[in-house]
Amino acid sequence: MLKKTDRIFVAGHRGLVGSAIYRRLLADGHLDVVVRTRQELDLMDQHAVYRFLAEQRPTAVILAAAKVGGIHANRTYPADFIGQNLIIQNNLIWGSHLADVDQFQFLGSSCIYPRETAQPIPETALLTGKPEPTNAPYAIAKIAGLTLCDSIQRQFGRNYYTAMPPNVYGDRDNYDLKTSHVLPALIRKFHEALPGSPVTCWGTGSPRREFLHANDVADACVFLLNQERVEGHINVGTGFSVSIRELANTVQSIVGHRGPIEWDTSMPDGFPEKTMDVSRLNALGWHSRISLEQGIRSAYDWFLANANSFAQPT
Ligand code: GFB
Repeated sequence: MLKKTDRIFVAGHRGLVGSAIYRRLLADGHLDVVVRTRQELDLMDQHAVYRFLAEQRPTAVILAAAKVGGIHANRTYPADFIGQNLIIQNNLIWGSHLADVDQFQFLGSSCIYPRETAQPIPETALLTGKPEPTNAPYAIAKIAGLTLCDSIQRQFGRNYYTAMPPNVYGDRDNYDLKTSHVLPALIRKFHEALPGSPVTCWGTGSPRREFLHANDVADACVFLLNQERVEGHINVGTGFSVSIRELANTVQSIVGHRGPIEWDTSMPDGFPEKTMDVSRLNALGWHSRISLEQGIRSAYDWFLANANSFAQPT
């Protein structure tokens, strides 16, 4: 259980998940939440990170900073996805251990699980099969970080663990059509399409994905921070998935676009299904609160309020 005066460092406080966690900690009355911009602290710089952690000596560190992106970005920049993530997470996790940080919360992703596995996916499915090729470099980096946390827990007894969200969306999402995830991409595509004109989505539309709003991720992360201890890695989700075709229909109706939806099957589907078994987190007492429809409406409101800052249609 964290005290309100405990120092907490949130790495990645300007990102989708990190900003939601930061807002949530402040709203909960935490008085000593430390953040740094990229200009103030380069998380790729081991010396700078080690020095910062040794000086600040936080009680808890949350690692929400990562090189992330959708299926096409993962395919296009595999070296960045494995390389940058390995460096950032090694610096933060090992640096925290050296600085005697008690609690470390690492943010993983449901894409660490094997491509072919029973659904919904329990935590025990980890490393029981091969990763999905479109995001294997990213998944392998996350599996390395997760294993480092587990190993520090085993060898040194520290409370270092991994929270595993599914596809996250919400305020401050990435709306660049080449690098974004599916949900922000569809919001933007339907918003920018002229009435009656077709909107092209990628793949076949049949893959199933589980979506969790960033505010729910933050709620679960703060819930876990306040547990006595968390063992290993834990799924953080709704346990419920929709097909990309259903998602496209829902986004289209919320945005209010009328027109045909076309499927570009030259683009990859990725995982046939990614739905997590969240019974372990549910048994601890946490359940998601934001329905997919509510969440998409709120993400669309954020998009409308910030649309001027995006580039013109690509
Ligand atoms: O969200 P997404 O890019 O990533 O794509 P993943 C999910 C599904 O939506 C895929 C389809 O089947 C896409 O082909 N899709 C349809 C689209 N239209 C679009 C579109 O306009 N843009 C995008 N981006 N997708 C990522 C991993 O996998 O999930 C990451 O690559 C990460 O590593 C993330 O773990 C959570 O769900 O397939």
